Amino acid sequence: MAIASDRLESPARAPVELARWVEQVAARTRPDRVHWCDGSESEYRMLIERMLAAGELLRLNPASFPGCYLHRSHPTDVARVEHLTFVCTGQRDQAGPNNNWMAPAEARRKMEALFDGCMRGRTLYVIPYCMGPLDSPYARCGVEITDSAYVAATMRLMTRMGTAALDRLAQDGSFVRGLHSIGELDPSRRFIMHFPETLEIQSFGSGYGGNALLGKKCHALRIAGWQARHEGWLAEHMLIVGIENPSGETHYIACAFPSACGKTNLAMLVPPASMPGWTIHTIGDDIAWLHPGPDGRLWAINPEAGFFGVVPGTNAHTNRHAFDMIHRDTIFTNVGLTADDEPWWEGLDVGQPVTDWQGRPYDPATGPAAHPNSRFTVSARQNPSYSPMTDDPQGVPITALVFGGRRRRLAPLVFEARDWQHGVLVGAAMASETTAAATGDVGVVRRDPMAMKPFAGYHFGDYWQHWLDMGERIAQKPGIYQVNWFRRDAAGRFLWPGYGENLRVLAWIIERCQGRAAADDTPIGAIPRRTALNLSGLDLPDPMIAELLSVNPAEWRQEVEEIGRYLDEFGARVPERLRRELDGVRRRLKPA
Ligand code: GTP
Ligand code: SPV
Ligand code: MN
Repeated sequence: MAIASDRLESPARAPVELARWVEQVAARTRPDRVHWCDGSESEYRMLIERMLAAGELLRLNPASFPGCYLHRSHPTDVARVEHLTFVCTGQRDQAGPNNNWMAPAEARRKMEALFDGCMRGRTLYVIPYCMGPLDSPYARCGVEITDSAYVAATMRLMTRMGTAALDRLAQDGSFVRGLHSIGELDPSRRFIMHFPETLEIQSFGSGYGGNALLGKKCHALRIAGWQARHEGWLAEHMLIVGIENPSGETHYIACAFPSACGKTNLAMLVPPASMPGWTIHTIGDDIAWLHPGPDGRLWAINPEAGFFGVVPGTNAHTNRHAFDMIHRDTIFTNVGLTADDEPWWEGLDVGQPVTDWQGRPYDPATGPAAHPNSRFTVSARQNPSYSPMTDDPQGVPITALVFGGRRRRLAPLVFEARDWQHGVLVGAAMASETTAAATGDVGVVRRDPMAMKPFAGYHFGDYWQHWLDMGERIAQKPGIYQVNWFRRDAAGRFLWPGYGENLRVLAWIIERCQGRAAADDTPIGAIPRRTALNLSGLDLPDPMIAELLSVNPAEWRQEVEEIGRYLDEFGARVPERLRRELDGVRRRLKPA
């Protein structure tokens, strides 16, 4: 029996091909009922009630965390699974060595078998969504079909979802088709397949984050990246933030850091007390779609409408805005619980956990209370530094692009690329220590070009060529920078205080783009002159500052050789100009 609140009929405004696709999927997956999401508040409440009744959500303390819930995912389903994520293109070469590849026909056969009858006893939710402002020429629509109420509720927080998206989609004509089932949450029956040529995604066996919220990495990075290459724009793993200086000028920058390397924190940075008059305006925290504008500048929109952010480490001192934002109307996934039903995580400097993320009595001997990849899901509008420019259909103009990794040694706090072409090499050569955002080892340095290793839906060689081509189409190119907040001393302590203090580096970057800040050349790029970097009120000892800004030629010579070998893995598709740029760095590093 269908619950009264299920909308079973396809809405009149749904395009025929969408209604037909839903029928075909339902015929294969055999759900008990079909629910077309309208994105309303009452529908969200219905989804929440349904999950509370099924034990899929726990209500958190309604006095201190109103509208907040805890979801515990399956213990084997807590992060993205890169080894089970495939790009299925007609030719293997199109996917490149940076992706797992499967022939489309084989992938379809495999997935059909998994999807056969998988929704028996379940509700099939049809989720029309729009990535980007509904009235933006740069926005793109998709429909996710899922049997997870958690996915449906989360998509309402993360995207512009429901009737308005359906209307936009009907106007556009084309949309990305995402089919998702949690299946049995069995890791041996789990695949995330992408068919960029036909704008399709099929995901089975996971209910977690980037595996299941198909608008995010699957659509907005892998599929959109493919479209962007053919249409002349960029879909990147970047935050977008506006930085207003004390004279009231705002500059927007977009920064690519790998997963769990500080995008959310930088996007809603709280200026330090010693930098009065500076204001932060958040546009996005994870994905940027970048377009060359008619004025010759590069413009950015955030395709998302919410944050799926790392919880551990968030507190009133590291990130006051994130901390305040997640005290209401937030879904927590895989955090611990206190005796008062408040969420608890490592790095929260108050309270005590009694239950861990798996619902077991907390015992420090069996691991952390919150999973290291535990997340909050919240509407972007709850961020105290939310910028109304987020809804501007044209987006915001970009002054600088910043690449950043998590590296305990080698990479200095910040350096500037010589020009766009060198900047593309700086991005392509990025490396970072792995984090808990994906399954596998943590803390291992790996190459992560442009922070897109898990998300570039095609051959990296072609991707770098596309970046170079884009440079030709942007008359007023943004400056390109690399930063590293994670350099450590011999004892393993972070050298740089990070978080709000990162504004000091961003201020230098912006002043530099205006031709105002001083820098010194090094073989890898320009480093801030000490006097040009505002360090007042920081109390960093001189030798520490020197180390943060140091470039060790011997270590960098070794790095350049490693970068060269890495580029070789991509063979003949690596642009010659990129190799020549690397030769330039190699030459500059030669002992005199
Ligand atoms: P994804 O959502 O996975 O793409 O990650 P993200 O890049 O948005 O990472 P996020 O900002 O959530 O940060 C991940 C972790 O890094 C958290 O535990 C933060 O507390 C920590 N972190 C963020 N910024 C800094 C910083 O400047 N310094 C240090 N030491 N840690 C930081
Ligand atoms: C990331 O891993 O980069 C994330 C989280 O932003 S997920 O949505 O799971 O991809
Ligand atoms: Mn991310």
